[in-house]
Amino acid sequence: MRTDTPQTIYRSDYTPPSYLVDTVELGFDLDPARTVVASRLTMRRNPDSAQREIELHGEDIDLVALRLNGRLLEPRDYAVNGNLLTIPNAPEEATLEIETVCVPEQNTTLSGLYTSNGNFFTQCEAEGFRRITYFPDRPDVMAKYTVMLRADKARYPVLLSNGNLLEEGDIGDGRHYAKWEDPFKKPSYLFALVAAQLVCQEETFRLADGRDALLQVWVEEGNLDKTDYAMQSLKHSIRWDEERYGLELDLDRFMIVATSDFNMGAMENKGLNIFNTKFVLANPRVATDIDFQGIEAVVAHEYFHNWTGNRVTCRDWFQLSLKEGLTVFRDQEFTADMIGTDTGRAVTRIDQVRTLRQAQFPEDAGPMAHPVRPDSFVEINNFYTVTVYEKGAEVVRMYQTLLGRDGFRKGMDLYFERHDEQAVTCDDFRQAMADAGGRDFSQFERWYSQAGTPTLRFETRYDKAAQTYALTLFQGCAPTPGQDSKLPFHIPVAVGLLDREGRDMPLTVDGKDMGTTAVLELLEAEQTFVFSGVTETPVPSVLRDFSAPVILQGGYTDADLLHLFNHDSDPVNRWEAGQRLAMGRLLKLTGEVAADGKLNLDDTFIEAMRKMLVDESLDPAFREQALMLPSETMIAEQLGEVDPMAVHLARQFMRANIGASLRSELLAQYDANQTPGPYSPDAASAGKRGLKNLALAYLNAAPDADTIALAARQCADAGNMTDRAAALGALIHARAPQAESELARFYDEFQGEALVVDKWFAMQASAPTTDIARVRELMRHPAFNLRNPNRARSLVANYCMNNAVQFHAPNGSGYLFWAEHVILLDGLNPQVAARLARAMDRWRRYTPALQVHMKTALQQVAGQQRLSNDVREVVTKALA
Ligand code: 0A1
Ligand code: ZN
Repeated sequence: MRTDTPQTIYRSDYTPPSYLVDTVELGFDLDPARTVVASRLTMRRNPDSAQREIELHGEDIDLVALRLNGRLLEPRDYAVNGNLLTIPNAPEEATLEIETVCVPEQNTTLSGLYTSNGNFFTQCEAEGFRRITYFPDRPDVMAKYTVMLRADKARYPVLLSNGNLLEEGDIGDGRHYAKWEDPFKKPSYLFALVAAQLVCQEETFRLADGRDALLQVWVEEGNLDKTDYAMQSLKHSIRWDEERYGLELDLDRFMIVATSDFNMGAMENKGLNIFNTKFVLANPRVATDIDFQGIEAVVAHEYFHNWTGNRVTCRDWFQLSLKEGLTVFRDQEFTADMIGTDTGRAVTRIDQVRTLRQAQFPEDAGPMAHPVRPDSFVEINNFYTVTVYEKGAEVVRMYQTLLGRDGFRKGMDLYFERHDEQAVTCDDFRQAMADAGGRDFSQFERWYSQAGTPTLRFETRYDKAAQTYALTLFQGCAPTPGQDSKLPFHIPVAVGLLDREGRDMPLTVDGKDMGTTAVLELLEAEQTFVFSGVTETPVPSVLRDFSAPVILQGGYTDADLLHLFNHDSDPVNRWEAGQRLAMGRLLKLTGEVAADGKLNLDDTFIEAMRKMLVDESLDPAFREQALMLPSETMIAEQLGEVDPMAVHLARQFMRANIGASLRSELLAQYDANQTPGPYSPDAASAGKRGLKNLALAYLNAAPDADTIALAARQCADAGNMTDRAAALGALIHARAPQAESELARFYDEFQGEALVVDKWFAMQASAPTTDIARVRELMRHPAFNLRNPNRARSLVANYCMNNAVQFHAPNGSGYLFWAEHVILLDGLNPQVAARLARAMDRWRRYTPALQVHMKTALQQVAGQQRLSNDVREVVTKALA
């Protein structure tokens, strides 16, 4: 926590480290109240640096002793400036011995070494290692680590660190030790230790090269009935990376450890991944289909980091997307391959597009907008964003779209061939792709350097006599903070043409046969592509499979959209056409709410939805996607001035209208998509449950005694959490009389399951029936705890970010609540506070009356004397 003006760090200021570290020996005497850390570093001057002093970072730790080549240094031998310790005039080769002390039980930031339920965990990314010991804590310093852990044996029977276990044993006084060695060089942010009372599920797994690896999933006692899915996901991930990328596990053992106190989803520490319990623990009783999906994706994500992130890491934190964008892309492809079917792939793609629109496009259009490779930051923790992760994954996906799967694989091979065990940049990755594919990707660089979502527009001209169809594409990009004007991007635009019957037409461009989907490369602000041999006026299907992270504007009539919605062979664009049909109407309805409150929805739209709902040739999972409306956030993004209540009422009107108009079809689908027998989280079953529960939700958007009885019966009979939570949600949203008692029953039944209690808070926090008084009452519930990030997010963040009508109450009470909790949380855990702070990002888009209150709340936070860099950066940028 600092009170002076925070410093901005610039990418252009990068300089290589003055010293390199070859080996690190760490000794820990673990004690929650006073842990002593002894470190021995062998260092040598970096030939690539002109600097001669040794630079070490340290934060919130006490320096006990510092020795250089055996000599004890006096305070006058070094300088301490903030978090930087500098030793001038150091020799060419230096062995540093450092002794420090830290207090894990008082570390509420969950960065560095901390305790959770009395167990020790670490979190070092991005800059947490400096909270454990003094070190050149930057990712381009890679070293080999040996770690000695000592702790009380009864209290901490399990002692884990990175790599392989060398030895373990007793040391008297009831204490024991374990010595670990990581055979690979790594940056400090990948260091981890765990000292705890835990149990594990373990298995030996035969790797592709015939070696056996020991796989372990460590959890608290009592949770071993929830580790199967994580273990299975780990095995699938290992197999997939072998098969798809020829990448093998490079260690003899691989460990996953779950902790209930964690700021993010999980962390890819070498050989010792530490996870938020949310992404490990699952069984049908406590976890939903979405939870199972999340576990599979996050286990895969962290495992894939072993190559994309760990073996090849980032030179500096501006390059974060080098590992994150690439690893998200890899986990997305894994998820798609695990489902295996074409529609399954499409449904996962649709989910990705939804996330982008829901979270990344708003970020790219708001005060925190930044390029995939940022140029500056105040606090790096604020840059673990949807832009770096999800847009970064889209950028990686575009290489694959441009090069093909095989071409992309060649690029990956070359990347590893060139950069194994190095710390590199996004440019190095781009160069590997360009060289492997024999392509010029210089303009593609703008995807890394320019913030903002590009817009894409098209015009068409059919020449019947010449049988040509000219498609003109236009691109643009609005200014973002610090970037007033943008240059054209290199955009792969996948296009198909549908004939009158809805069939794909064969495509010929410049005499080249392009199959039925052509990937056009848009390089200019405006460019025309001419298809020849076009025998009738087609309907263009533009941006198939969402081939680039852009906003495709206008260009379609309702008739075109209906044609695409009924026929497009590209399922993503088929879905997209439905979303556009819905969005057009949602915007109109929002206007009508504001005008005279008289709302009208046309039959054409309802009929299109009806047809989709009952089309048994389509997977339930796809129909669910096609029937789901754009969220309130997405609608708000389309408006010049947002009145959240008007948006909510318009969308509710449409939902109620669908529920009432399609009642009999919804009931039929509800019955047809039951999944009797034991629960299985597979995609087909989850798809059925998804459609069934969407039907239940629509029916209860126009509730009556029968629809409520249906939800109540499901709530009573549900054999799994997916159905139970969906039914309870339907009761709450229908304002059913049973909602309260069912909530109480839910709590009684699951109060011993922390992750389910999170759901219980979250459900209430995001319900439009939950007002500020109710939230404050929930904050006083004995199970509420602001210190636990999952719990804080379940109630506070959900209220501020997923309950628009209540949060934006006209009297500003939601904003005051926000300010109060950003400030409270900041004193405990700045990372969690800063995420909450971002709830106000888009404040300038609301009605003037709301803006006044929002600004006051922002100023209240900004006016605090003591504020972390994390929160300070977010609120300063919001107010700028
Ligand atoms: N690298 C992790 C994300 C992560 C980042 C920071 C953390 O602590 C501040 C923890 C995890 C991932 O991509 O999964
Ligand atoms: Zn990651």
